[in-house]
Amino acid sequence: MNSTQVMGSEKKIILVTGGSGLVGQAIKQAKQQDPRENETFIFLSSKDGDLKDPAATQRIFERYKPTHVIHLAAMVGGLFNNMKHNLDFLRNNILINDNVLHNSYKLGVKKVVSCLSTCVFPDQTSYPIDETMIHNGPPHPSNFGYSYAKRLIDVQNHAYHQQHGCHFTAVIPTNVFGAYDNFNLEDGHVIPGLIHKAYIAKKEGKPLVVYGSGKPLRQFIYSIDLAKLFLFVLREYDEIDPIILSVDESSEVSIGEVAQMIADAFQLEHGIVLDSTKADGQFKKTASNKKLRGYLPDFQFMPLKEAIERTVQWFNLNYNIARK
Ligand code: NAP
Ligand code: GFB
Repeated sequence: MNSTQVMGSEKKIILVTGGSGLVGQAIKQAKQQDPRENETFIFLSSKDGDLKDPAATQRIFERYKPTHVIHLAAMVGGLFNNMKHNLDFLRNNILINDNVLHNSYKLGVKKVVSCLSTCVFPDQTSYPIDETMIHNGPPHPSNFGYSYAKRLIDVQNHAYHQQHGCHFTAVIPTNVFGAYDNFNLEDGHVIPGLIHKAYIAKKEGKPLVVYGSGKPLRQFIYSIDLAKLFLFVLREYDEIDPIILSVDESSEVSIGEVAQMIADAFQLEHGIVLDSTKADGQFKKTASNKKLRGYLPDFQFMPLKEAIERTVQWFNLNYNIARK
């Protein structure tokens, strides 16, 4: 058995960095719905230690001695946060990723699954985007800091494999949403941002304000669906090359359409207005999930409308604890 294979029932201690965020909370739920006897999960937050700090990261790894790592921790944000802080997104994420991957190597971690994003792909490209295109040109200028830091993970994974035979891989999700998201009006992504704005519009009897033209196109994956796919990758995906985790191309929607779904979920009575003074960002980043469908041809994604209704319900019930 060579170093890249792991016996099926071997005891796994799975460290989830960034375990307190949107995707981490969803993995916590998904593993409860699909448990394995040989798996023990440890969900970290930044309270366990700042992963930008090499010494703090080493302490965490020495304390938990993981055999496997799901690496989610990152400085994450929507279009407007990225546009204002490209340098911070670049430096913070490079530091976090290097500390996690190097400690994983030093402690002989058997497998690391890191998380990129479809915004890392070149802005000028043919569509649909696939995994082979990741380094084919500059990303969109609105998020170059985050994108280059994330692309570097793929470079690091191949370098650790080539030089030390490490089994470090990565997934590439499209835009994610769900419970425990960041609903901050300035820094968050579009769906949590619009849900928070719709909540206020409902209270004040005002229209929902959508930034930009409403025309850009996006593929949105519900956090719980992504979490199930993360567990599949942890348990069964054996490549170093990354894999896109996305809904089908036919599920791509415009920002205007998703805003209407959110307005309907809140039964808003004063409609939607567009604020064209705000940026649209990247027009589209249509991704192919052909590689994923090769592994899981029958995977069922939750319909967007239903997933949005569940997220709106969660926000209404958890307004007090939600990140805002
Ligand atoms: P999130 O909700 O903002 O959660 C980020 C997590 O990282 C939190 O647990 C946070 O801990 C932790 N963290 C941040 N900085 C840290 C530091 N310096 N040291 C230790 N922990 C730190 O993010 P998310 O949306 O779940 O994203 C998870 C992963 O998916 C990220 O790698 C992101 O790039 C990727 N991704 C997200 C999307 C999306 O649309 N959200 C799309 C594609 C890919 P605290 O809770 O203590 O702050
Ligand atoms: O989700 P979002 O912030 O990120 O914005 P990106 C998506 C689109 O929604 C843009 C429009 O066209 C915005 O103009 N939009 C409309 C809004 N209303 C709002 C609102 O209230 N808030 C926000 N945030 N947008 C990010 C990357 O790009 O995608 C990140 O910058 C990350 O690095 C993330 O990769 C997944 O999809 O444009």
